[in-house]
Amino acid sequence: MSAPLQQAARALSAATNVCVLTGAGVSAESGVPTFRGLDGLWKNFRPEEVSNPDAFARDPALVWEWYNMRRDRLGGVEPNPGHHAIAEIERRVDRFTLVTQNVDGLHAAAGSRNVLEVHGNIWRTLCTGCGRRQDRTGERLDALPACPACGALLRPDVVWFGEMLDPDLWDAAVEAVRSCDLFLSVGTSAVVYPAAGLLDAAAGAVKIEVNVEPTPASARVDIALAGRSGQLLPLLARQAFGLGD
Ligand code: BJW
Ligand code: ZN
Repeated sequence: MSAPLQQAARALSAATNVCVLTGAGVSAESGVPTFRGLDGLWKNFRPEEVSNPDAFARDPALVWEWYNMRRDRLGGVEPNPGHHAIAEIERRVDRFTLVTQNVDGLHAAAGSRNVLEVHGNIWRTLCTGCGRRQDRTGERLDALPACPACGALLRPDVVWFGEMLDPDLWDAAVEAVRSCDLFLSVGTSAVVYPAAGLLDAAAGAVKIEVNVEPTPASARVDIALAGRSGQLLPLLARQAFGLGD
C-alpha cells in the first residue's frame, strides 16, 4: 500500500465527522460517462452549451433528447465499489454528509443515507408552469413531456449553469463541510462552482482527493490519491476500519 494511501487511511480512522464531495468520476466505473476529460461523454454535447436555461428556452427538444438518452442509459446501471465504499464509510463514522454533484441517484442505490444532491436528480421532473416536482424514476418520457397537473412543459429537475442551487441544500452542504474533520473530494474536475469552492470551506479538516488525473483541487489538498475511485475507496475503507482483515 502506498504511503499516501496509508496516511489517508490513518486520517479516516481517526475522523469523527466526515464530509465527502463526489462528481461524475465516481459513476464512471458504473459505465456512466463523465462530462469532461478523456472519457467525457457527452462528447457531442458540451455541458456549458446544453446545461443552461437559454438552451432549453431555444430548443427544449434538443435538451430533452440529451436527458432522455441519459435516463435510458441509466436504466440498467448499478452502483460500483466506489459508491459502496462511501456508503460503508457513512456506516462507520459518527457524523457523515455526502455532497454529490451527480444526478444519477446511484449513491442512494448503494445505501448512502445522508446525501445532498446539490445539482438535482435526473429522475425528477420540474414543471415550468406550476412548479410541481415529480419522481419519474425509470419511466420513458415523451420527447417534450407535459405536466400531468397543468399541461405545461416539464424540465429535468437538475441545476443548470447560471441557476442557483437549492438554498437549503446548499446551506446544509456548507455547514457540513465547515464542521467536518475530514473532507474527501472524489471524481470531480473541481471546476464547477459553487461546489468546487467547498474545499475552501473545509478549512479545519484533513483534505483528501481521489482522482485519476490532477485537478485544480490537487494542490490544495493534504493528500492527493491518484487512481480510480472504485479501486482506491474500498482500499481506503478497508485499511481505515480493518474490514476484511
Ligand atoms: C475519475 C474516474 C475514476 C474519471 N475515478 N476519478 C467563473 C468563475 C466561477 C464560476 C463561474 C464563472 N462563470 C460562471 C460561473 C458559475 C458556473 C460555473 O461554475 N462555471 C464554471 C464552469 C466556470 N456555475 C453555475 O452556474 C452554478 N450556479 C451558480 O453559480 O449560481 C449562482 C449564479 C447565478 C446566476 C448567475 C451566476 C451565478 C450552477 C452549476 C450547475 C452545474 N450543472 C451541471 C449539470 C447538472 C445536470 C446534469 O447532469 O445534466 O452539473 S454541469 C456538470 O458539471 C454537472 C456536474 O455535476 C458538474 C461537475 O462536473 P464533475 O462531476 O466534476 O464531472 P467532470 O466530468 O467535470 O469531471 C470528472 C472527473 O472525474 C475528472 O476529474 C476525471 O479525471 C475524474 N475521473 N474517472 C476517479 N474512475
Ligand atoms: Zn404543472
